[in-house]
Amino acid sequence: MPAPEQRDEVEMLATMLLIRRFEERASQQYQAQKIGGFCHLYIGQEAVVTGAVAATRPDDYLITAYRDHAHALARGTSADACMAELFGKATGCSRGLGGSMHYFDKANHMYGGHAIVGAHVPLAAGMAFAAKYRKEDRVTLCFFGDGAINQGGFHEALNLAGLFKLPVIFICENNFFAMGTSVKRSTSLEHIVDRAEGYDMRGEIVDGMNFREVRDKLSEIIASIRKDPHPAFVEARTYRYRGHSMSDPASYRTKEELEKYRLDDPITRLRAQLTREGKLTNEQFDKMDKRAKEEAMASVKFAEESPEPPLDELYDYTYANGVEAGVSPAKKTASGKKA
Ligand SMILES: Cc1ncc(C[n+]2csc(CCOP(=O)(O)OP(=O)(O)O)c2C)c(N)n1
Repeated sequence: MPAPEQRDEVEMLATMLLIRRFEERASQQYQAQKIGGFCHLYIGQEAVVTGAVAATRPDDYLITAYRDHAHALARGTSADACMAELFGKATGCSRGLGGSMHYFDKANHMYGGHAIVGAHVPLAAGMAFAAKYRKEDRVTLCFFGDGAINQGGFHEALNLAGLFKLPVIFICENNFFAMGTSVKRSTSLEHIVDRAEGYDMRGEIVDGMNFREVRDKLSEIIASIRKDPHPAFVEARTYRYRGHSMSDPASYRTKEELEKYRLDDPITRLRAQLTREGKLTNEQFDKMDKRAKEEAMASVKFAEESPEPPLDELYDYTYANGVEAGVSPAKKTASGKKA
């Protein structure tokens, strides 16, 4: 029996399909030069965030690094708002001012989208501290890559989370590479999860290609945190099918390695599990996939037809009160001069 907080599996499979189809479209639009800046795809890793989100309540906090499209979509941000953000349009989830790496959706408690490796990990500790201080039973999910675990801020955050018993789950999306660097060449530990021990924190390894395994482990940890706040660390072993970003041909890994993970595809696996158990027919799956493709396609149209953000809003969201410290509140123009 699923725990009461767990979401419907067919619904979560539909979410994984939407993420996959959305990113395939984004990749195409990037190649057509409709999207500027960086664009990091999550294709292959879908079971990690959907499994985790399936175990949470909508009011739990979520924060992640720059590979963030899936995290917003899984949390309920619309494909329209996500695509418009990639296009730099005013209707985007960050008003077109953030782009691919800086998605943000306060209503769905998705607090970024952070481009500096590891920099958001201390923010997650702060969010969890706030929840505990306010005596809320929210849990903070903090996602990051294997490249983040050797950053100084990561260790400071884990230390404080351990010391203050903060309700936060640090989820390492271990796809074995930080850009082109294998984790074997960057990290002294054989198992990343062993980092948790140094901070008196429970640590678990999950198969990040398996939706159910991620969801069930997260559900168990979350139930324990809600009862009595404490941090936890989860290493989700996964794989990104595409390069680090759109400009990376990924020549540092073999075709055989990629193929091995493709055969273990998280969408195919959940589909097979549900079909075997009589919970999903091929027709239902095809319908869901068609819907996901249509939604992704419609989001491109929405983004194309959306307006650009007004130039005079360029500085409005850089500082909390709209202006730099020490500069008078008169509105700046796009050139940076005061109007
Ligand atoms: C502090 C810092 N150093 C370097 C970079 C450049 N950089 C961007 S992504 C990346 C790799 C990070 O890999 P990982 O954390 O494993 O995440 P993944 O891309 O695998 O999701 C690096 C080094 C950065 N953004 N921030």
